[in-house]
Amino acid sequence: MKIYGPSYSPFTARVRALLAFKGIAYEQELPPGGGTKSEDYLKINPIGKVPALVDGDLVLPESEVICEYLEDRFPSPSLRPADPAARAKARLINRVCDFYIMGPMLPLFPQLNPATRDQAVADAGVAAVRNGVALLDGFLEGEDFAVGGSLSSADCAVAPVLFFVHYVMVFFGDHDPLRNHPKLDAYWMNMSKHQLIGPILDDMDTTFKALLASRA
Ligand SMILES: N[C@@H](CCC(=O)N[C@@H](CS)C(=O)NCC(=O)O)C(=O)O
Repeated sequence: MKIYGPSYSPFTARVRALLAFKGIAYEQELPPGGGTKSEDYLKINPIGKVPALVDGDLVLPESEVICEYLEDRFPSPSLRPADPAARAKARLINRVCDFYIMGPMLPLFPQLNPATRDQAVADAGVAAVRNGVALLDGFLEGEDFAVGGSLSSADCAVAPVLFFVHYVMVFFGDHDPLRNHPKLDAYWMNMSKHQLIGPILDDMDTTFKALLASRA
């Protein structure tokens, strides 16, 4: 089994967390040919984004689809909550992360440099990310885990997204983006120290710092 994608990607991190939880061995590679839009990589994943999973003849893009596939293929141990309502809530939280936080966050990356920033785009993106964070805080069940009393697929999605919320909002002058959300802030602290999620976040930090240094 192989996963294409850098460790700093929150979507790759989501899949890596699930693979680690299930104890599935895998190789990890960066997209061949120089990036996500290279001819070589587009042959693997025509969407041109990371991650992509290769399992034998099956090639799957999209982190959430990959995680659902891996849950079906390796059902035990499971990151799906047993109760249908809790399971739906985990999916809802993942969707909030994808649509209402990462969605508006991605257009902020070209706006990181104040010298070249389009302030209107930046202001709209920052406001939308803040709104997504508030939504996430509302749906989060507790300070230890996103849903129920144990690690679930939602934690694999939320923790890497919160990593990027912290990293990106600093560029826009917000050094404490969870200050108005004590529950989410406590959850973030707990996830940072979690024995499985903590190392995934550490990998994100190391590889993202290396990326920024390579571009400085
Ligand atoms: N919905 C996709 C989003 C993947 C995504 O946006 N990945 C980013 C990296 S974090 C990417 O590949 N960006 C490169 C590009 O858009 O060219 C998923 O869940 O896998």
